[in-house]
Amino acid sequence: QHWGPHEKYGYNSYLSEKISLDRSIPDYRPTKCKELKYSKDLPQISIIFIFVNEALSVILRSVHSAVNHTPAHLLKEIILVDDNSDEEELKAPLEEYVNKRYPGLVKVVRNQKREGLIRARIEGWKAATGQITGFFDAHVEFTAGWAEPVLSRIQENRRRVILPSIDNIKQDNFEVQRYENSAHGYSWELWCMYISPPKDWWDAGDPSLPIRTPAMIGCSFVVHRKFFGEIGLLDPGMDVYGGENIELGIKVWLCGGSMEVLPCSRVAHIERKKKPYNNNIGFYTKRNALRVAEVWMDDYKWHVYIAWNLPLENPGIDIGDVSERKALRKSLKCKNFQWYLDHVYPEMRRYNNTVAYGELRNNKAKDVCLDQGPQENHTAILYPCHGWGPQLARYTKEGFLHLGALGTTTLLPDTRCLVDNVKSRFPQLLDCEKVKSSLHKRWNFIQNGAILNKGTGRCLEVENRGMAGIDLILRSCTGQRWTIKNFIK
Ligand SMILES: [Mn+2]
Repeated sequence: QHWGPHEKYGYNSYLSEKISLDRSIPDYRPTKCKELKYSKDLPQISIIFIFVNEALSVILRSVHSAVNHTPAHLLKEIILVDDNSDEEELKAPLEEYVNKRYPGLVKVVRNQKREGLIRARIEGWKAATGQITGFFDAHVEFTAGWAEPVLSRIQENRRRVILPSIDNIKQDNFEVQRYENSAHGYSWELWCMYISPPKDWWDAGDPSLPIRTPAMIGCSFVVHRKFFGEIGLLDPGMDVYGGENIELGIKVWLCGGSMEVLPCSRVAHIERKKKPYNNNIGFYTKRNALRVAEVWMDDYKWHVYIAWNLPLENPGIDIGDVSERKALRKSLKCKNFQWYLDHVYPEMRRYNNTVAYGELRNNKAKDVCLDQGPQENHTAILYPCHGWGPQLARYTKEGFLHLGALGTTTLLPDTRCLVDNVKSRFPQLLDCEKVKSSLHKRWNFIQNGAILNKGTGRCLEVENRGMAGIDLILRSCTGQRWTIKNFIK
C-alpha cells in the first residue's frame, strides 16, 4: 500500500506543521467539573511520552500541551522515550528543541533497539522521579484542569489507576471530537473497546463521577510510581503491541487496586489510520493475549483460545516464559478471575457451555468451510476456508451451533446460531434467544458424524452443483460427515 507524504504516520502531518504547538482545544468537561476544588498540596507527576517514527510537530504539540495545561508546580518532568525511531528529525533536532525551549524539564530516553510500546513505557518509568507517573502516546493534547482531579484521586488512594477521558483528534483535519463518557472493555481476543459505563454510574446521575472500568485502551493512564512497581508494571515479556492494557486492568483489580475513568480529566488523542510498530500487530496481540490468559484467567482462559480459534494444547505460538508473572500473582495474593468477571466486568459474555469450536468442514467438500455469509442474509453458507471470525463455529452442551466471532458484552448482540425453520432448504442464522422452538435450534453432532436437526431430523449437507457451485442445504441425511477443528475435553 502506498502512503502519501503526509499520511506516513497515519495522520495528516503536513497539516500538523501548520497548526500552533500552543493551540487550545475545546473544554468538553461536564459542567460540574469546573466548580470542583482541589487541595493545594497535590503530588507531582512525571509525564512519559513514548514514540516510534512519529511526526516531530505532533510530538512537540504533545509536550507543549502538557506544559501549558499542567500547573508548573505539579509537573515534575517530561520524559520522552524514543523506541529506536528511524527518522533523523527525532534525533538531535528533537533534543535540541526541547532543551532550548524547556531547559531542565525534559529528559530523552533512547532505546538502542525496537522494544515495542510495552517495554518502552517501562523504560520511561525507570527514568521517572515524580511520585506519580502518567503514560501517554506522543500524539495527544491536554485540556485545562486535566491533572488536578487525577492527582487528587491517587492522593486519596495510591492503589487507583486513573484514566483521563479520551476525546478524538481527527487524523485528517485535527479537529477535536468529544467522545461519550465510557468505560474501557475488551473482547475475548483482548481487543479493547469503549463500553457504556456501569449501571450504578448512570443511576447516580452525576456525569462528573469516576467511571469504574475493567481495563484500559492504554493511550493515556496515570498511576502512583511506586505502586506501579509493586504490582509488576506492565508485562515485560509482551512484545510490540496489545494485551498489556488488559493485563494491567485485570491485575490491578485482582491484586487490591482499582481502575477508573475520570470525566473531569480530558485528554484528546489522534486515532491513527495505521500504526507504525509492525505490519503484523494481530500476531503480537494474539501472542500477548495468550500470556494474559495463561497467567490471569484460570478456568476462563480457553475463551481466549476459542476467540483466536487456537487449540488449547499446542497452539503453535511461543508465548515465552510466564513463570515470573505467575509468581508475581502468587506473591501479591491476588483474587481469581471469576471474582473479576462477577464484580468488575459482569457485562462480559461467558461461553462455559462450549464443547467444540473452530472451522467446520464437510467430507464431500474439503476446501470450503461453514461460514456466516453476508450478515443481512441470515443464512449460513459455504466459503473457502480461512478460519477467521465468520467461520468460527461453536457447538454447545445444549446442542446449539453458533457461527461467527465470539460475542463480547451483553450490551451487544451475541453470536447467531444455526436454525432449521422447517420451510426453507437453507439453514438460517438467527439470534438463538429469539427462536422459540427449542428443537429447531438444537443439533446432534459428534466429530466426523452428521449434523442432524433435533426438530426436523434433516441433516446439514453440501450439494455440489458442478459449474453452478456448491450449496449448503438441509435435507434427508445421506451420510455426509463433518469435522470441527478443536475440542474441549
Ligand atoms: Mn495512540
